[in-house]
Amino acid sequence: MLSGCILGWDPLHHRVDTDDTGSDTDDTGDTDDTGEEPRCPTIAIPSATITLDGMTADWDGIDPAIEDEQGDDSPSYVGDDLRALYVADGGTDLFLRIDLWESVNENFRNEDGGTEGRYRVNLPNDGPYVTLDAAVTFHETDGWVLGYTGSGTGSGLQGPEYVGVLGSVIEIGVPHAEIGNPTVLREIEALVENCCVQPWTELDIASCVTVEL
Ligand SMILES: [Ca+2]
Ligand SMILES: [Ca+2]
Ligand SMILES: [Ca+2]
Ligand SMILES: [Ca+2]
Repeated sequence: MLSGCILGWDPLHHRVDTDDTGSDTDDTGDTDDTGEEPRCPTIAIPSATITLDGMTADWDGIDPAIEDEQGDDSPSYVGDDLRALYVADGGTDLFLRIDLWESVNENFRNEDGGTEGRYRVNLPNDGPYVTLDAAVTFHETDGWVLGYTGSGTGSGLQGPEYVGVLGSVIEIGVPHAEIGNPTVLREIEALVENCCVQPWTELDIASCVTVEL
C-alpha cells in the first residue's frame, strides 16, 4: 500500500502564487516583485494520443514545456537529474512526461526498506483539487506507481495504471475527470525529492509553465 510520503501533505514544498497577480510570494523566482511579469510562460496544450509505456515516439512533434539543465542535481543521488517536462492532452486524459538526463532510480520508493524519494509534478489548477501534486515512486510488487497529494483529493488517482516508465522517461496519464476537469494548470513544476526523511530535500527542480487546457 502507498502511504506516508505520497499521501502526506507537505506545506513547506507548496509554493503557489495564490493571489493571481503574478507576483511571487515565496522567493523562488520573481526577482523584481513588480507583479507585472508572470513567473511562468503560458502555453496551449498540444493534443496527442499517448501510450503509457515509457517510449516516446507518441510524443513526436511536441516540444518540451520545460527544459532543465544537466548537472544541477544532487551529487549524492543517481537518477535525479531532470531534463525536461512535456505535457499533452489526450482528450479524456492529461499526459505528462518527465525526461531525465540519466536512468530512473528504482530506490526512489515509498515503503519501508527502500531509499525514499519520488518524481513529482506540481499541478496547481483551477479545479476542485487546487493544490494537486502527482508523484511517481517504485513499489516492490507493483512497480512504478502514481500517488498524489493535495487539497480534497479523494479520487482513485493512485496506482500503476497511471504510469509508464522506461530508461530515462516517466509517462503519467491523469484522467481530466478524476481531477475535476480544470481549465488551467498554473505554474507547473517537476521535481525530484528525497521525501519523507526530514529535512525534505529537493534534489532537482524543473520550473515552470502554465498550461491552458
Ligand atoms: Ca509512450
Ligand atoms: Ca545526481
Ligand atoms: Ca537537471
Ligand atoms: Ca533544475
